[in-house]
Amino acid sequence: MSKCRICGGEVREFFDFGRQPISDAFIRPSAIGTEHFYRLVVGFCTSCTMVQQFEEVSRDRMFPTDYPYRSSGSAVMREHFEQIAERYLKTELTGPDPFYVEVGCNDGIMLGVIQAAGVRHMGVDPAEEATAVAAAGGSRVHVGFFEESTAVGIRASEGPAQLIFSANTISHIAYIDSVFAGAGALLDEGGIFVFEDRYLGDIVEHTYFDQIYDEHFYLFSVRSVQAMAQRFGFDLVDVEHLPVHGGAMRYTTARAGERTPTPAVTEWLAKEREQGLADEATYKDFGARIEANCDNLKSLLVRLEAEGHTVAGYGATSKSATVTNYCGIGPELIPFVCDSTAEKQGRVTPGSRIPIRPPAAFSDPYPDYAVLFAWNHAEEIMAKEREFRAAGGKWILYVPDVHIV
Ligand code: DWN
Ligand code: SAH
Ligand code: ZN
Repeated sequence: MSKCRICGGEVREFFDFGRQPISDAFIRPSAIGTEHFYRLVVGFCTSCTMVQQFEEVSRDRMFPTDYPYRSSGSAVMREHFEQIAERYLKTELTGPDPFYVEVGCNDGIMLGVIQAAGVRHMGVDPAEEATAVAAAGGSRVHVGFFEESTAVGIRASEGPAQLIFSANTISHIAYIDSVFAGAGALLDEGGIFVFEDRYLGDIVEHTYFDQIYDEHFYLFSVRSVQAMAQRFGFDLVDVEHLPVHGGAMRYTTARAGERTPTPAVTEWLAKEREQGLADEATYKDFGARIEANCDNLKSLLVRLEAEGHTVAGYGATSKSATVTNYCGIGPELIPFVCDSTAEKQGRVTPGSRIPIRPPAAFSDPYPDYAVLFAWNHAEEIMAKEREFRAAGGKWILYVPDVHIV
């Protein structure tokens, strides 16, 4: 049992992934053996229903200045952020001198659209090398962690913000009380704090178990976000389900009483009751499916190796750390994984130590099978690598279950 970070209630364990590494710590081969490990146990709060981890990994370990993830690595995500930026430019950033703040701006694929429209803005992210790309594109960034003190400083120097936006970041922040206190200090009257993160309903329904890793301290649902917002003086006023990253939810919050919740909030609360997202039995069933997927993936790879087939991985994702380390999959079963991120190439995956090679290695020569660790980009990747299947290659996916396409 653990105490809920949001409401202090009882958090009941539903899965233990054991000893896990820092998921984005893609190290040089010479650094093998220096990795940091922690115990990845996840549970749900019996009071506010927030799904959360039992152990908080230090933010400095997870998000160092050379944090390797780059948002711009996916054309689909670039398009996704351009669309939402255009919407806010027409709806929320329309006043005489609007000010936009983005938490977790990374390499600035969203920030750059706001900047190009001539709107005052500030990106906040501790990943200095990623933010340097945003700054090189002309965006203003603050290198550091968004929390109450940061927000107070930005308000003092820049004035109030009409929109604070964050994608795939707020669920990464265990000290979320300080984030909401910061939003309260920084937002203009009537302003909104919007964040989108992978959605618990999709993770449970489609067994996206690898979305559980160190950075994803929380797995949000509409009900748990509504409870969290209210606890911190905000209202959840709109929710929007998104197709990206296997299924995500965009949560719009405003200071309590400043905006009227849309019907979408009550509709999704009803859907979650239907799905049983607050029931222990749902998580027991989820855990059983995780075990089955991992057993089936491991035995498939062992069989393919024994039969002399060649296998490669595709996409050195953070989420692959959970899969490879929990299933005990290393270079003996997947000799290499290819990835388009220059900062990851030449390194090895955390804990499982699978060498990472550039995309060109994938077709030199094609393997018989490829495990798609970046399954959330399947459409984009399978289109890019259509020659692979034309040459007789087969993709192995492990969500929603282990299957070959
Ligand atoms: O939540 C998070 C998301 C936004 O990004 C963070 N906690 C960390 C990170 O998670 P991830 O690494 O699982 O994200 P992706 O977007 O699934 O990673 C895709 C990986 O695959 C990247 O390393 C880039 C690579 N890739 C590739 O090699 N060829 C991606 C595409 C689209 C490709 O065509
Ligand atoms: N928003 C981008 C990047 C998500 S990866 C996208 O959706 O693709 C998560 C990002 O959050 C990383 O760049 C990490 O450095 C950043 N981050 C983590 N904690 C943060 C905090 N407290 N404040 C600002 N950024 C943070
Ligand atoms: Zn709680």
